[in-house]
Amino acid sequence: MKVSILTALATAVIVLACGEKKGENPDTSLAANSSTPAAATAQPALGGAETETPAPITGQTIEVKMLQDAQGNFRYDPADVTIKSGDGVKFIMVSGGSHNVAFDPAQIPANAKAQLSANMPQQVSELSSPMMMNPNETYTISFGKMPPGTYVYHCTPHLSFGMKGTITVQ
Ligand SMILES: [Cu+2]
Repeated sequence: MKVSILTALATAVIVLACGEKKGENPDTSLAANSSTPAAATAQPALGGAETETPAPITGQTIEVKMLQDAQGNFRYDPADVTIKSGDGVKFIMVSGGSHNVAFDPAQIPANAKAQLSANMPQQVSELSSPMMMNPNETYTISFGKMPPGTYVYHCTPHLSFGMKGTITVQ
């Protein structure tokens, strides 16, 4: 009897030990699983080259009017502005719309594109603002965390009329 009890205990210990060992497998697979989400969270970080966090305006906000002047020209006023990184540009629809603000993705340097995109809300296509039709509609772009450079933009409906502007970040 004693022997069989001991055997039973020993068996129980072995089973427990096995159970623990088996328990380790789920643990390691859990560890593997938990490293997978870790890798998954690392990926957006790596993709950070493509997806940046919007950077708020920390400096001044410069206003640019979008209009059709007395001569019938469609233009941004002023067409060329110089700002500091951290400033913002607020585009105001005045007349002659629809107007928008569009950067040619091919002309925006790789090191600036993701941040610019993050700083442009409600894009209708890559680096293009929505259309503004009504007077006093506005669209504001933060140049927070934007690298120095001259960024050329245009109005999609009036590009052929030469409605273009530049924003130079110092
Ligand atoms: Cu326009």
